[in-house]
Amino acid sequence: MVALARKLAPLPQTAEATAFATDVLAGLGATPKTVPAKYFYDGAGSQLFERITELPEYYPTRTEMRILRDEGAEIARLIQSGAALVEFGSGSSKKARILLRAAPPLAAYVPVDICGEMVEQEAAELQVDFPQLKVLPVTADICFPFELPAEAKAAPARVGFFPGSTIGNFEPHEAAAFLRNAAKILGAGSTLIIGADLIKDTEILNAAYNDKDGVTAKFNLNLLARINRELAGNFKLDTFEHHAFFNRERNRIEMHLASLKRQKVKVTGECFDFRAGETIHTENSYKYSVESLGALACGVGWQPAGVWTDKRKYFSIQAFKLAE
Ligand code: AVI
Repeated sequence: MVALARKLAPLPQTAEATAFATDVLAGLGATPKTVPAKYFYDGAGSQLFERITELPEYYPTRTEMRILRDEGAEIARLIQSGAALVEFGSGSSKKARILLRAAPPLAAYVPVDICGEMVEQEAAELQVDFPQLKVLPVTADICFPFELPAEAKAAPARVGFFPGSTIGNFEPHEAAAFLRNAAKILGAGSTLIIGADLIKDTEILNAAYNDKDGVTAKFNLNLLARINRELAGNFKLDTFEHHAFFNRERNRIEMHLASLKRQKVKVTGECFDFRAGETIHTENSYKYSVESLGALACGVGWQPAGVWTDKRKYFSIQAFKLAE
C-alpha cells in the first residue's frame, strides 16, 4: 500500500522542491522531529511574517526601525564616503532605506537574497527612490561564499548590513560560520552592522511569540499546510497546536507544533507516527547579550565598533570591524 502511494505521490520538480522534500522527510524521521525554519517562507508564510512584524506583542521589528531612525546618523558614521553597502538577506530593504538616507554617497548598494525574483524587484523599486545610487542586486545564499559585483569589490571599503535579528535563527555554530563567511566576502578593513534581539524578561519574549490574535500560530501551522500542498502531505491542521516558549538555559525561543493525539501522517507516501503530545521542532530564535554576540564575532576575527539600543534595551544594533 505504502509502495503504491509512493508511486502515485507527485515527485518534486525543481532542486528547491527536492531539497524541501529531502529535509522534511529526514526531519520527520528524526527523533525529536524537526523541520528547518527556512521553510516557513513560502508566499503565505512571508505574508504571515509581515503581519507578525506589525503585532503589538512583536517588538523586534518596530524597535530596530526606531533605533535606526534615532541613531541612523551615528551608525552611518561608520560608513565611509565611496564605500559599498552589502545587505545580507535584504528582503524588502525597508531597514536599508533608513541607513541609506543617513549614509554618505556610496559606490553601490548590494542587496543579497536567496529569492532572486524578490531581490530584483525590490532593487528596481529602491533604484527609483534613490536615482543617484548604483543598486546591484545579487541572488545568493548568504550562508555560503558568493561573489560581490566588481564595483563593490573595487570600492575603497565595504560595509555589511544584517538587520532583523535573522542571526538569531541560526544555531550558534551557524552564526559563527555566517560571521566568518561575511568577513571573507567583505574583506580586510570592512565593517559589519548587525541587528540582534536582546535577552530580556521571559514574559515579554513569550508574549512576542504567542500573540493573542494567533498570527504566529498560523505562521507556524502554515508549515504543515505547505507540506500538504507541495509534498502530498495529509496533516490535519486542527490536530496540531502551536507551542512557543523561552528556553532560558539556551537563551532561545523555541517554536514547536504539538500533535494533540496519537496519529499517523503521510508525506510523499511515507508514513510518520506521532504520539499524543509529540512535537515537531520548527524554529529557534536565539537572544543575545551585547557581550555574547561580541564574543561570537571576536571569535572569528571581528572587533567591536559600536552598540546602539533602545531605551528599554529590548533590541541592539551592533557594529564590528575587521583589521586592515
Ligand atoms: C525572522 N526571525 C528573526 C523571526 C524571529 O523572531 O525569530 C521569525 C519569527 N518567528 C516567529 N515570529 C517571528
